[in-house]
Amino acid sequence: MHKAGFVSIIGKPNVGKSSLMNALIGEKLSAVTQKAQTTRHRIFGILNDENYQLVISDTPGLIKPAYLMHEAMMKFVNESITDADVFLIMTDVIDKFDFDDVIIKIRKMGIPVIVAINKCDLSEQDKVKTLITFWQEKIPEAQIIPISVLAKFNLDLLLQILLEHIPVHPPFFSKEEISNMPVRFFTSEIIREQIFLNYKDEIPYSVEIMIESFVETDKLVKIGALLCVIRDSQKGILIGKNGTALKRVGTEARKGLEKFLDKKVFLEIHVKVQKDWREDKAILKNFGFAP
Ligand SMILES: Nc1nc2c(ncn2[C@@H]2O[C@H](COP(=O)(O)OP(=O)(O)OP(=O)(O)O)[C@@H](O)[C@H]2O)c(=O)[nH]1
Ligand SMILES: [Mg+2]
Repeated sequence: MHKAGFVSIIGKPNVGKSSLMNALIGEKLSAVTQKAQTTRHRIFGILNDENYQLVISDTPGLIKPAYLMHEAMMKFVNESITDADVFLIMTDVIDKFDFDDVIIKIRKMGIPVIVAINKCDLSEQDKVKTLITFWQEKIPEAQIIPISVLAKFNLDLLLQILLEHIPVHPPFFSKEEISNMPVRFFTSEIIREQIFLNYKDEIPYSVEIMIESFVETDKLVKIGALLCVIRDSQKGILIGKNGTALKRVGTEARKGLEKFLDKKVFLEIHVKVQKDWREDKAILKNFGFAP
């Protein structure tokens, strides 16, 4: 009686969707940072067991689109809403959830809904109880579960609940696979995560990465990455005085890549100004968006 199915994690930016997927898979697949809008794509994390295959969709946080890129990001969210066997609405103890239209859409699908209230490690029990009541009133048919990804609280229970809701079905993917995304995608994400961690203000939101070359030999992976920014001034900030800022990014990204690829990595990074790439359909397509 093998079970297989899809769970979509939907929620506002920064509530811990990617952290949860990584924790359930047990691998660092999705980029995680303390900044909102870290995730820009729909990323499958595939949890394989002898008796089941749970395909978890990590999605971009719900936002009101300001650019074409945002619209493409919300398209990924909408796709995840149409093909789920079970929804995992994710919120946290700080979140002001203001996307009731999404709740209405999800409820109309008639598919089981679980609400995970994350970051319970940051809150008093009374506050968590109030939030459970709030969500139970908002979605009466949902199962509400307080969790903490960081403190590993209730994650086993959450997984059990998710598995209850997926159908008996043969696996959709080979049991060796843990994601649908190619190595090049994760390569660019590992570099992009460093951009989010090392720069502030608008810089992380103005950078996208193109993997221009990826050559693997027995001992080494040679990677050429192109960092696209929107303006000239951003190029200067990205590179930093005497190139120190970009060097730091390169060093940290290389360490992450070596861990992920389990090989020595030679990483070469270039920076290019690609005016208004967030609004350009053709460029966005190159970056894997489908606006
Ligand atoms: N205190 C606390 N922090 C957490 C917990 N789970 C995640 N975080 C932190 O919350 C921040 C955001 O986590 P992400 O997993 O990137 O959140 P996300 O929902 O994927 O965000 P977007 O990709 O921007 O939509 C990171 O700094 C995490 O370390 C938790 O249980 N407790
Ligand atoms: Mg994320």
